[in-house]
Formats: sequence, structure tokens, C-alpha cells
Amino acid sequence: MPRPLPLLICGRHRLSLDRPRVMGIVNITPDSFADGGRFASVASALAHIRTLLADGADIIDIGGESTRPGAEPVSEQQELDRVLPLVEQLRAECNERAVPISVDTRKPGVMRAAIAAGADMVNDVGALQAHGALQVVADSKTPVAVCLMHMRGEPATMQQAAAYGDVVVDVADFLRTRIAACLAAGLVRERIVVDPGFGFGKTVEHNLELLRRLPEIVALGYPVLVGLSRKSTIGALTGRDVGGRLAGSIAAALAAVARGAAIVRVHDVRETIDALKIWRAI
Ligand code: HH2
Repeated sequence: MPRPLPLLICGRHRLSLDRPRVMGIVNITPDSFADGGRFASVASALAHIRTLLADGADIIDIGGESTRPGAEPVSEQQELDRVLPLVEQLRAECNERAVPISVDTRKPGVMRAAIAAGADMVNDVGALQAHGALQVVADSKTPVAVCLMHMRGEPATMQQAAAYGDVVVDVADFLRTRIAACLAAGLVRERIVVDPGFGFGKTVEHNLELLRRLPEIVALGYPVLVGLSRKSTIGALTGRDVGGRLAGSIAAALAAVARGAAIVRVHDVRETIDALKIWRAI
């Protein structure tokens, strides 16, 4: 079984994966399910990013389009207007702890512009399947990392498409195919991260099965990123609305790391890092 790689090549950065890493979420959107509308201006988003950095985030993930179930797509120009000023500003400041900047997008045009502005990673819930997306990453002079995520269907309709033979086998097969496409396009292994895509065309039971059997995704031999923070599965299991899902989200992050996740994508960076410190010490 190939062992997951201990190092991620992430644009200008080399991120050691000798310990679990925490990716802090920043959505500059009016409609994201957990933080929509909170960071509508560049200034408020930057202030939030500074907090996440001070809290110890290892990667900052900036998104300009909500992909929550039922979300409506936004135009490329809208997404560029939201994301680019932030990437440019962060890069200009060389963000004080100099952590990698990831851009959460499915659009090749946004990927290209974000990389030119200094992004270090492309986090694509569409796994670089959009026409031209893989080429943008392969042609990039900066060796940006890519996160290939599994999604069934499209955000607008994906919860209607939640049917699988064996969800873990289906997700692993899909990720294997996308990894092969990246390698064929010339990406080195050390630039690739995979993500089973919790909540993207999956029921609560699918998400739990994926989490229980996460080692089967880890066995693909690539760092696994897990995003369960504040998601509806946490809400379904705890009976809490979005604002009350911190404890459930931390439990899920620890369960993921215990099963081999290399990176957890979270809203609550400080609390997650505290929990991971205890888990690691034990
Ligand atoms: N989840 C969301 C967005 N991007 N990327 C990866 N790699 N993995 C995920 O699980 C993932 C993701 C959805 O969460 P969020 O960004 O908080 O909300 P929204 O899509 O509504 O902006």
C-alpha cells in the first residue's frame, strides 16, 4: 500500500505533513451556509484572515462562490471581484506568518488569475473537471497544489443525486481517475491532495460511512483533506443549527485525523488546533 506523502508542494511553500494541518475557511460570499455575508468587504475578510493566522491556521482557503446544497452559481467576473483583491492584498503583505493561500474555485479563469496574483493552491470541488481547469494548473509556472474533491452532481441539485453502489469504493475510484488525469498532465505527486467531499451529493449515512472507512481513501497514497466543519451532517447528529456545531465539528475533525486525514478544513481554527494539540500529546 503506498504511504501518503509527508510533504506537500504548495506554490511558494513546502508544507510538511508530519502533523495534521488546519485549513482556515474564508468565504467572501453573501450566501455561504456558515459564514455567508460576514465578510462581504475586503477589509472585513482581511481582518478575519489575520485572526485565523494568529490562531495558527496552516493554510487559508478563500472562496467566492457558495457550493452549499441548492446554491446558485455565480459568474466568473463576480467571483474574480470577490477573490482577487484578497489574494493580491495577502500576497502584498506576504501574510505575516507566510502560510499558503488556497483558492476554492471551479472556474479555470479564476484559477488562472488567482495563481497569477499569488495563490499557492487550487481547491476545486469539481476536481479539475471543468474544461481547461487541469491545463491551467499544469501550465502554471508556480507549482501550485491541487485539492481534488469528489462531488456527485452539481451544488444546485446534488442532494437529489445521492445514490451509490458502495460510496467509499465509488469515491475512491473517482479520485483515482482524477489523480491519473493530473499525473498524465504532468503534475508531480507531491502537488496532489484528495478529498472525499463530505456533504456533496451524500446523505448523513454516506458521510458517516466515508468517515468510518477513511483509511480506504488514505490508502490511495495521497494526503487526504476533510471538510466537515459545521456541515448539515453535524447538525443532523446533534440537532444543532449552524451556530451551535462547534463541538460536533471538532469531534468530526479528530475522528478524521485519527483515521489518517492530513488536513482538516475548518471555520473554527483556534478551537480545532487546541483539540488537535491534546490529541497529538496523547
Ligand atoms: N466544503 C465546502 C466548500 N469547499 N472544499 C473542499 N476541499 N472540501 C470541502 O468539504 C468543502 C470545500 C462547503 O463549505 P463552506 O465553504 O463552508 O460553505 P459554502 O460552500 O456554502 O461557501
